[in-house]
Amino acid sequence: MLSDCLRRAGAATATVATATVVAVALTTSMAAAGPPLAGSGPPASPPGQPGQPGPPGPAGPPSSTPVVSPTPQSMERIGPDVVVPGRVEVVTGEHTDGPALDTLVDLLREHGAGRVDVVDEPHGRTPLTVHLGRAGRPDIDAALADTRAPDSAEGYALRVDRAGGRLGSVALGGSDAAGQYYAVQTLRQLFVTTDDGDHRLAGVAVSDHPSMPLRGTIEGFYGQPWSHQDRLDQLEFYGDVKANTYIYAPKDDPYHRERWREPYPPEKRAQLAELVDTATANHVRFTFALSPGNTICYSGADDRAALLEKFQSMYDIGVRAFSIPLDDIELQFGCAEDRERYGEATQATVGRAQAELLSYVQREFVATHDGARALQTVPTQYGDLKETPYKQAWREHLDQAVVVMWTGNAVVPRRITVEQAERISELYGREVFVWDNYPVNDYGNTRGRLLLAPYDNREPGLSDHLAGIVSNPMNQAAASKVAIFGFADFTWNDRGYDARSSWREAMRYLADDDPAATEALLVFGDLNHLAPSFGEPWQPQAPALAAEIDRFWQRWSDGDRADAVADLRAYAEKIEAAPATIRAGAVDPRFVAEAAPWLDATELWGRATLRMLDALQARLDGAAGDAVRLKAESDALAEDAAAVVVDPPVNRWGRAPVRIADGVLDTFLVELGLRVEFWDVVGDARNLAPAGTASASSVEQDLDRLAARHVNDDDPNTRWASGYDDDSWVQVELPSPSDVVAVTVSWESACADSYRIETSADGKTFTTAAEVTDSTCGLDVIRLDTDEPVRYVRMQGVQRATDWGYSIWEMGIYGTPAE
Ligand code: LOG
Repeated sequence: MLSDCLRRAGAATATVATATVVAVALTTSMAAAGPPLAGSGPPASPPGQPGQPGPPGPAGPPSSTPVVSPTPQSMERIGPDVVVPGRVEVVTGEHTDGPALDTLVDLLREHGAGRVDVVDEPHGRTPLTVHLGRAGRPDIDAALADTRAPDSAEGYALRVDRAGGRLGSVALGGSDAAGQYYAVQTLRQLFVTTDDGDHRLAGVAVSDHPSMPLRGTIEGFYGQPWSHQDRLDQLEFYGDVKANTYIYAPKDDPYHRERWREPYPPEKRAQLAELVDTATANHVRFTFALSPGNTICYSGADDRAALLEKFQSMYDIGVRAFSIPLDDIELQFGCAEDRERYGEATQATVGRAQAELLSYVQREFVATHDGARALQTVPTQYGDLKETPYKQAWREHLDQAVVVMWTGNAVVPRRITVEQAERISELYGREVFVWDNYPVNDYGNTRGRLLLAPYDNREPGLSDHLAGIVSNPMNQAAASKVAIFGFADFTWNDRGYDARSSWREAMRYLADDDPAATEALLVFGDLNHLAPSFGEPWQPQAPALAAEIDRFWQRWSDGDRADAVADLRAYAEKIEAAPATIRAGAVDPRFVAEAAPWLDATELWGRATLRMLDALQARLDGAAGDAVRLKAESDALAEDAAAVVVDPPVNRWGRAPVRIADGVLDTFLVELGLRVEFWDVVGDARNLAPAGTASASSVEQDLDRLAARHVNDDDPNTRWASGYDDDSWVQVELPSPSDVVAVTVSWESACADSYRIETSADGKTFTTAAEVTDSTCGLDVIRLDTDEPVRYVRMQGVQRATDWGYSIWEMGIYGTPAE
């Protein structure tokens, strides 16, 4: 498409101009500067306290202390590593958690303990004793020594000590069963394998507990629900990252929403039962959600009975947590009974009807069922901070036990702050539970995207004000693990969370600790870093690549050109090689399968970049003919890259071109290409648009954030949007008359089916320079040959592609000021 556009625009102007050769020296980088990629993991742990002298025997020298995720509340090095011998004794007790014990025994076996004796009393017959159970048991307390066992739910203490046995002892004490399980999950990350293949455990003491009670995901998106295998895989993953909640609420499961009254068919019910068992084995609460709001009669006896019956059938297969989401429905009444009881449908009356229904379920079902947890719900007003009659009705009529969800101050919020959390707690009269719409990719602005940026912009300290946070993930389950890993880390310890280091750990987890695959995933994640929202993106695209490109231009303009090319080539090689490394075997195969089209496109973009750098190098070496040929090869590769589509689609946006580093890499290649083409007259030419002044025929709803100035602010994350009519235009007045060789238009999803690029010397009389009828709806590159210097360049809309207006991230105008 890219070169199509070039060809077509070239043809459109062929008759216009005598060859005015214009130089383009694009010294302004179009790439947004972003924070550099986390180049290294979290800082090395503080040097441990001096090891306590242990009894004689082989001791490992202290290794560097492994990184544990989620970040523990407290972890310190207390001495040297402890060798894992061929035979280990595990001491258990009455309250030892079954899944914790099973996992522990497997881990010991995987790490060199050929024989594991599980005993009730410590015999000391083996060189290493591991104590597992509830904190407070005498042998555990003794082995924990001065390591404090937290008394909060799901907490634990862990100590790996050279003292206390021939080789040492390991104590794992939980405040409850989940705490024991989490102690074992921490221990899993403390194994160190030496170069000669010996297994050791890092000598550390950990005292830990979660900051938030509810942590995990809500499968709450539109589009293809996760498969049964996806869900089983997720539940195991949640156990690993200490997430305790999975809410089953896929919008497109008919038995969840439209046909909520009907029982699940037997095979589906059997699958749900298997999920419940797997969840339990991983200390995850399978939370069953029913979304009846489109058709329910809130006060009707039959519907209330139908709801309880459906919940009962889930209780019978082991479900102990329930939710009734009421999002994305109309505030209306569907039956005469409701109207009689509450009056005409208003925010206040429907709010009250909903609150009474929820209170009824809490009272009549949850409170009467052994082990059932507090009912959860999502209000119809879930994404703002305004006081309304609806919220007032909920405050007045909703049972205090019911847990209320909230998505932030928008459906997809840029950030969530402590102040907002305090406000929403007042509005709903309780601490809320956040349904965080990241990395969900079921809405228009996510079209063609995998969302692989880390979880970010949630304020430390939120744990003091929230019941918890869950992620609404992508239709692509395994790819969602990148973000979910961060959610698990943040909700476990919000004050200890660092988005960049957690991101690296997420990639390391997905890469099964393989260093090359971890690095490749970080490079790939950066190219898929844009986090959209219903308005502007809340995380930038490709910040690490953008920083590389900034460095490139800096060195280029300093005259350090060969080095600039060489350095960027090194990064382009990483891009090109990342897909093969990711596919080489270490990375989660589900991730590899889901990411297939994005990996394909990445490899092509990497090759296109390398070829463009070859072209530039050829030009530096004075080989003009080679340079032009190599540039054409690069254009062809970029065209192939831009043509990769997701097919078959699993997202609501259907078959769509995949987006990779858009707005960063594609625009950069255009800049380099123009430079290669117009090399001979390269002088002080550049993208002239940012120095100009933009104006427009209209701005969508007169919103300042969509004003014309955003079309040339050199920030690819802000945009201009027009009013909703075909004739709208936006233009940039250049600081002085200029010879223009190319215009780039970077479209948002509200793009044009057809438009014209017009130029003018006086802002009154405009000439058509190009007609575009095959827009990419991405980055259009339009070559112009203006025979006269121009002062104004305008995008004149002809026909919109959507019901919205026209929306453009950036318009670039490449050329040189006329003499
Ligand atoms: C839906 C959700 C959907 C998300 C993103 C909530 C509470 N409900 O605007 O199912 O995945 O947006 O499109 C939603 O967020 N409504």
